[in-house]
Amino acid sequence: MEYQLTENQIADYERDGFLSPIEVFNKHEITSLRTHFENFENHFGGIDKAASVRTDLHLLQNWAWSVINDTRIVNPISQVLGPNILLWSTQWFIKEPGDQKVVSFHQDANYWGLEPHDVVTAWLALSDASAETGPMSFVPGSHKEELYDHTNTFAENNLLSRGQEIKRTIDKDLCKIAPLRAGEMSLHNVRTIHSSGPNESKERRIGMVLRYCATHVRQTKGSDTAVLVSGQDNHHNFQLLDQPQQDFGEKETKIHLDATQKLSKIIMS
Ligand SMILES: O=C(O)CCC(=O)C(=O)O
Repeated sequence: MEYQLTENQIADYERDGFLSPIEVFNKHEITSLRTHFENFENHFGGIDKAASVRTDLHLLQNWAWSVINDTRIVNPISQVLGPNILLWSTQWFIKEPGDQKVVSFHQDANYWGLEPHDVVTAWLALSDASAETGPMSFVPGSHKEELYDHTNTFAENNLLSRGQEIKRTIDKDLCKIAPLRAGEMSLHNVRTIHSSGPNESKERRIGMVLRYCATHVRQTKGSDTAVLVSGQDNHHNFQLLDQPQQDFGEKETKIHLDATQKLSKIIMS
């Protein structure tokens, strides 16, 4: 199989609960993806208006569908999750130049309703995510710890939906930041504690965040949708969705709305 992680990379991922950086797209490809994304933002009347529709963009636009199915992402994911893989959702973590927005320390597994925790995020950089831009920061090995309680801070400068913050003291000296160049990705386990700081640079920091799980994973918080990106789904735990036939088509828009409403209900519950 092409685009495989090495044994050492897999061992690092298993030990640390994250792996970074992994080269995915070349400069030309990632520039084209960023252009597609920024055209989408312009089409929807700018950054703020587009923010309300960008979740699960792969259900509305074929370029995003190609990203979630790209073997350079899916093959490494299947090396850590097994051959049968669903894409659960696509989200965006964007910090504008000088943006003081942060992401507090949290574990994703606490609020997504997905069980068991065979769930991995691919964080794909559509722009450079240098140390200055507030890249992802991970607590190595924390995926092997318990799931901690979290507080909902609803802090205004927090990019998380409820400003979730872990109730555990974090030794910042032990954290590993994961700067990425445009076209690279990191992988992280759904239990790994992570955060990110403000963007002190003059550039946008655009993270396209792809959440994958094994097909045996269940949604415990209600009905939910996914896309089969590798192998077979013999579990039928999610309503499987198809490739958009038409970008922003009427049918596609309805399917996208239904999927994102379900997702939002789950995440906010
Ligand atoms: O991009 C960020 O700063 C945070 C992303 C995040 O929390 C995640 O992908 O789970």
